[in-house]
Amino acid sequence: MKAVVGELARFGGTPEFRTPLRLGRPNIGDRARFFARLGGALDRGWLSNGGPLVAEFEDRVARITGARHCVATCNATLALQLAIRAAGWRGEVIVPALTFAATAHAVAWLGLTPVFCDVDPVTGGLDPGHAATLIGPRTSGILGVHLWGRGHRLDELTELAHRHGIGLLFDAAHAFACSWRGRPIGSFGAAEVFSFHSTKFVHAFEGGALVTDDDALAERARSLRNFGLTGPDEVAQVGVNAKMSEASAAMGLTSVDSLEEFRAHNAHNHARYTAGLAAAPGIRLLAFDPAEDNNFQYVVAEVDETVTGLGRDTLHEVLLAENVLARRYFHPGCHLMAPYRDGTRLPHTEALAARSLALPTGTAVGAEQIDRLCRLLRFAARNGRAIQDRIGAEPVIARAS
Ligand code: T4K
Repeated sequence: MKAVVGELARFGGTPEFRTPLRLGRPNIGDRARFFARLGGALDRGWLSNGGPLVAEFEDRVARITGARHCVATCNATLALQLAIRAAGWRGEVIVPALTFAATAHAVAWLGLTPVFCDVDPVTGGLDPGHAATLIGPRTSGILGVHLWGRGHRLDELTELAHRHGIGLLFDAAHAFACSWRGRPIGSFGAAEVFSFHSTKFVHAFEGGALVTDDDALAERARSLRNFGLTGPDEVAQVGVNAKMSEASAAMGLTSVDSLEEFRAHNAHNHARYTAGLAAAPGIRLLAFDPAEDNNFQYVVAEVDETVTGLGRDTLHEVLLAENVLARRYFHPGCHLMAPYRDGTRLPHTEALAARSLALPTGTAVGAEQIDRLCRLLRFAARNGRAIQDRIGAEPVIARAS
């Protein structure tokens, strides 16, 4: 417990956490079940390409998301590319800039142009009003993102796409087992894509999935995932290798088995953070609508410098010194990243990207750690001006080291 600012590790004190408190530690689930599944795959001698574990995983994901088809892949980035290709998009695609780079990369990697759209200043969801102004003759579709697992104005986006005769897909990397207005995420747009990366709530080491109700789109995506093959010696289109392995599916199934346990743990963590930060001036926690299914995969704090006297980046620096490996997701916004920077400015995206900080959660993080971290955050918020002044008074060379 820090009593004075000088005790912060940033200024030479002992770090609050001896071992790093990381965001993104994987949820492991039942090891015995995982090893049994893996053993089964080894015994069968069937490790990829149409194996039974992938088929079972696809079935489970389809049922959870309410979609008719699920096409499992080796990651979500490639699943996004399959979705875009299978939907036949060309030219320009409207995407939010407040997202992980993978959303924009999936578009650009296919030779299409991501056109960055601003977001709602409060929720961070794609702003349909701004999206409407970006639609032009080269626009194929809108690729929305359920940021942090929360759907946003999906009815308006659906109506907008319909009115302009363009496509609608969703990057649902954060939103597995979530809902919007009571409808499962996975049932919006022509297709949605989930990520099952190790850092995700449910994971398959690396993995992804495209879900859709469109039979033809699903069939194209399946063929694209497997080199464009439509039969043993028949290649119908230029494809890629985006298949999920049986080992990944073994992990994915084991992870899905524990989905409700992970969800409950995350919900407890989120509630604990909410209580612990209630008295932290200028630090607001992103909330989830209790009427929806949420996975609480991300705990995101927003730092209001005008109240704390402490900028998000300084708070981040303070936490890193204390061995809290928080992340500045999704700083600075894709439109300001080197491959995409063209002078476009998106005020709401930039404001949110500048004040958000993702904090550690998941089953590797428990109440005791959250309480200690919240105490630290309350201390930093209450002493924000003193911390900022002390850093400001340091010689520039000391600050850089
Ligand atoms: N769309 C959106 C909106 C996304 O957020 C993402 C990915 C995608 C699409 C693409 O999905 P995938 O193609 O990956 O399926 C991570 C993840 O790599 C990425 O999947 C995720 N979103 C993104 C938000 O975060 P990094 O580079 O920030 O994570 P990394 O590997 O540094 O890990 C974060 C923390 O987790 C570290 O403290 C280390 C810890 N960690 C990580 C791994 C992999 C572990 O403790 N164990 C582990 O096994 O990108």
